[in-house]
Amino acid sequence: MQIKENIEALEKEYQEKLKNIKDLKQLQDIKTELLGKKGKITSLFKLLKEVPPEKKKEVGALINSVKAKFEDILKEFEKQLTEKELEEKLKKSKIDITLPGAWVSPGAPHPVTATLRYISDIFVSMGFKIEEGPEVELEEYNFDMLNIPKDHPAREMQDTFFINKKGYVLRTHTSPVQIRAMLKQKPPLAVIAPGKVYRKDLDPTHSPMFHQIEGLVVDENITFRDLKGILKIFLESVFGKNIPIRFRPSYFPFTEPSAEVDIGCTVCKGKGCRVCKNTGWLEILGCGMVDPNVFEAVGIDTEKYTGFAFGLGIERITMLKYQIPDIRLLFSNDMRFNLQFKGI
Ligand code: FA5
Repeated sequence: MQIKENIEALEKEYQEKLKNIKDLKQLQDIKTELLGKKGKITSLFKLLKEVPPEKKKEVGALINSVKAKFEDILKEFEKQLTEKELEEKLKKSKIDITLPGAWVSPGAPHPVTATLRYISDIFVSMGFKIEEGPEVELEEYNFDMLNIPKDHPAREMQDTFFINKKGYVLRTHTSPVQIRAMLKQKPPLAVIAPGKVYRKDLDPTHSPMFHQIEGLVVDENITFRDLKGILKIFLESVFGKNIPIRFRPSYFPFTEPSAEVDIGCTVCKGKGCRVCKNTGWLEILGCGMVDPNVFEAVGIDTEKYTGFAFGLGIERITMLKYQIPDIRLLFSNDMRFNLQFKGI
C-alpha cells in the first residue's frame, strides 16, 4: 500500500534529520514541517479519503501512531535542547570571582573640611559651643560694632565685596559672629564660629574665599593668661608638643591689647627658608582681649566682664600642617591632590 510506504519513508527521513538537529529553532522548523497545519503528517490524514473503506481503520491507526511517536520524540528533543541552551547561557554568564573588582572611590573629606572639623573638635572638647552667622552680613556687625572706624582701610572697595543691597557685605572675617553671639546670650560664654569669609585677595597664600574659625570667651576675671593657655593647648594639639609658639604685639580695632601668634616654621624647623621668608616663624592667627567698645556696643557690663577673642585661617593651618606650597591647590578640585589627604 502506497500510504504505508509513504509513512515509513517519512519516518526514516525525519529520524535521520533529527540526528543532526542543533538548536530549538531547527526543532521548531521540523515540528512545523511535520505537525503544522500543512505539515507532512497532517497531510497524511487527507489521503485517508483514497484508502478503501476496509483499510481505513488500519491506516488511520497507523497515521495516529506515527503522529504520537513524533510528538513524543519532538517533546523529548525540546526538553534536551532547552536544557542544553540554558546550560550554555549559564556557562557564558558565569561570574569569575577571581577577577579583580572595578575600583570605586569611596570619597573623602576635602583637606580644608578635615582641618576645620579637627580644629572644631579640639575646642568643643574644651567646652566651647559652635555658633554660626550668615555669609552675607550686615556692615554694622562686620565693621561698626567691632569698633572698626568708617575710614578703616579694610572697608575699602579693594578689600571688601559689597552687596548691591545697601548696608550688606560678604563678611570679611568671622568676627561678626562674636557680635551675634553676645547679642543672643549673656555671659559667661565660650563659643567658636567656623565658616567661609571673603576678601579681594588672590596670590599663592591668599584666596578670595577662605575659612576662618573665630573664638570668643567672656566671663568674670578672664585674662590674657587664659587666652595664652587655650591657644597653647590648641596649637600643641595640631602641631605637636614641641612646637615653638610666640605672641607678638599687634593691632585689631576690636581687641586691646592685641597680638598675632607665630609658630616655628614647620618646613625649615626655624632655620629660615622661603616659606617663612627666612625668619624661622610663621604667623598663624590674630587674637586679643575684647575691646570695651565692643562690649558696650552689645550691652555687656565692662566693669564686670572681660573676654578674649581669636581668629585663625583654616587654609593657612592646612598648608602648614601638610606643607602645601600654594593655597590655590586647595581649590583646584584635582583628585590627584585631594586623594593624598584621604583618612587625615
Ligand atoms: C582677622 O580676620 C581677625 N578677625 C582675626 C581676629 C579675631 C583677631 C579675633 C583678634 C580677635 P586677619 O585679617 O589677620 O584677622 O585674618 C586672620 C587669618 O586669616 C590670617 O592669619 C590668615 O591665616 C587668614 N587669611 C587672611 N586673609 C586670607 C586670604 N585672603 N586667604 C587665606 N587666608 C587668609
